[in-house]
Amino acid sequence: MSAASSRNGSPRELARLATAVENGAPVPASLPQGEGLIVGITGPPGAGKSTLVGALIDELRRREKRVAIIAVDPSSRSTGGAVLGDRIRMQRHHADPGVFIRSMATRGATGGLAKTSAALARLFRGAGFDFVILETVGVGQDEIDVTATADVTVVVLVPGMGDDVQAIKAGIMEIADVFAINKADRPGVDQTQREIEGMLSLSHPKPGQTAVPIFRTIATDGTGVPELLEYLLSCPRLARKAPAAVLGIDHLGLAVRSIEHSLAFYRDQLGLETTLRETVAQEKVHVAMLPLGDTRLELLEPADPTSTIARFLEKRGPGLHHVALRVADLASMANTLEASGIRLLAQPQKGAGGHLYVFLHPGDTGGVLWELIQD
Ligand SMILES: Nc1nc2c(ncn2[C@@H]2O[C@H](COP(=O)(O)OP(=O)(O)OP(=O)(O)O)[C@@H](O)[C@H]2O)c(=O)[nH]1
Ligand SMILES: [Mg+2]
Repeated sequence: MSAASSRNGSPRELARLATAVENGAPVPASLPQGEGLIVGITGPPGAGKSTLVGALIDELRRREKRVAIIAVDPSSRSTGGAVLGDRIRMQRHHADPGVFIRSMATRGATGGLAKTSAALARLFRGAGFDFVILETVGVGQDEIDVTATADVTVVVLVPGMGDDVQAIKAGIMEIADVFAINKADRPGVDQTQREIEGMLSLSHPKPGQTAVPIFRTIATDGTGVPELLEYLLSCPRLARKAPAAVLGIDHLGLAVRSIEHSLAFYRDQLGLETTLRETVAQEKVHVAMLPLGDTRLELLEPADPTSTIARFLEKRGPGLHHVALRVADLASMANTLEASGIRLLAQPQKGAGGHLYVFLHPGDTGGVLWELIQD
């Protein structure tokens, strides 16, 4: 799917993509990075996070900003009712194409909640949303992991928590960029503010962090929400370095007529050890692996005269056959390469060790047979 169609694509198409990403599909590599701000909202159960998110949506829509919400329910919380409840509470925005809501429970998230919610956030930002809100319940390791994706994280507390503030202190200090004391219509706001200030005065600020502001909000009627939003809009986006696509050389593949004979050089002269001997049926080849620093030599001896390696030996003689690169995301890289006209010799497939691999057509790469590998 093209970047253009996803930016302007239908909510239905976006929903379909989001489901694919939740099930482990990569975010389409063709999607731009986007300029949107990713905001984490976390805090103890019932603090009013969803209500606050609703109030932020109202405020954002008044400013004609598009907003996507990912409501994450990490735990073990048994009912699943909260996620549904969130959906109902936010329902007044349901017909609004500028608002996209996705609820995510642990079930259905493959490869870790944090990873999946991060991928979803990237998807929505790439799809052109100005604001992506990650709402997550609690203040435990799950929430810390989930909000690590966020450019800025709001921790929502309520008056009268007393010892609870102490109890969740450790988690909070790590992630809070902003505090919201919600339910500020209730007694005990000053006390809670003093407790938070007390905690902040004891903690070491994160490097480069400015003072952590404390806002007072009444999410149910919107009091304090425009001020909170102004602050969020002034926050810098995290530096977004593209993740390294190529991690290193995994191995050099050497075509040999006989592994036994070759070892006279590699083992006896160079002192390399063989850690693996196997026959790969699908490639009709005997393989020996010899670790070498961060990489490996892979000796390839034909197991059958019709194998690719046998034909290579016939045509070119023994020698360097291919170079394998370790990559972070084989599927999306293969997509990108194909989209730019580089042919794959086959679709990515699973090797014997459970890794994914694919070969690129040497005619499209300047004569080198490159293999891409992902563990
Ligand atoms: N008095 C008062 N009640 C509020 C305020 N904000 C939210 N509430 C109420 O607090 C209750 C919980 O609100 P939610 O928004 O569901 O809280 P939550 O933090 O999302 O809850 P979970 O997702 O279950 O953790 C609801 O009954 C809200 O109406 C507020 O500012 N003042
Ligand atoms: Mg909620």
